[in-house]
Amino acid sequence: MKGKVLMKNASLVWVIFVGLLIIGSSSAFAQTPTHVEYDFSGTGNFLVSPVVYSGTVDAGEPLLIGGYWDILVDDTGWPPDADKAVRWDYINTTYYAPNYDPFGGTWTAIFDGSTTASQPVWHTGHTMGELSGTATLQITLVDFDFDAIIDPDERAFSVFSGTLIVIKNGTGIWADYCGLGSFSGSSSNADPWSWADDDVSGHTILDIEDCSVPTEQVTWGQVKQLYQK
Ligand SMILES: [Ca+2]
Ligand SMILES: [Ca+2]
Repeated sequence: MKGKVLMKNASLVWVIFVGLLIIGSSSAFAQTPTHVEYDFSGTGNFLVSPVVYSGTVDAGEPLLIGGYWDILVDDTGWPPDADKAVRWDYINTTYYAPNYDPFGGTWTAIFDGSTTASQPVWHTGHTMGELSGTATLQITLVDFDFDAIIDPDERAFSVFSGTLIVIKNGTGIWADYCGLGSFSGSSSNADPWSWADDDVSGHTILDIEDCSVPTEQVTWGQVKQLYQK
């Protein structure tokens, strides 16, 4: 009789142990965060082809700290980067000058699928995997002397912002994830007279979800649905 009770207790302990194992492993699967924020810094230059801004993830989401980021703007059709003045003149004429706000004294250039040959693309990753997708980017310059001309010193500072679409194109723990995000920040340039690189820093917010579905077409449907919201 006593032996039977002990046996019963032993199997109960076993059931609890297995139960804890299952809870433990399912929480391991649930580790991928659905809200991701991070601070970034880096460099880039619109006067160099291809246009790539890239750098490091400095703070925020622990899974990404120490990792990398980049955003690429399609410069198909722009003048080559050999003559920086010619290239800047094209960028100014195409993106900034038509978008001058004389009341605020600012220019806002927009780089997206409609103003560039293809939509900007971006990547962010670290040892656990990479997130990536398409982006829009807008950059605002300030006309400090209100003369409606972008003087070289007015290229020494800008603010920027944009939207991010997370395509189910990631790797590692992010492989099945898609969603939406945004970023904003500022840039500084130590020597705009010599067309030096911009130093950029800012903050990114991503809201993602597990989009694991059987076919690629359904994934695109989900992304489009998110985009329409
Ligand atoms: Ca000016
Ligand atoms: Ca001036």
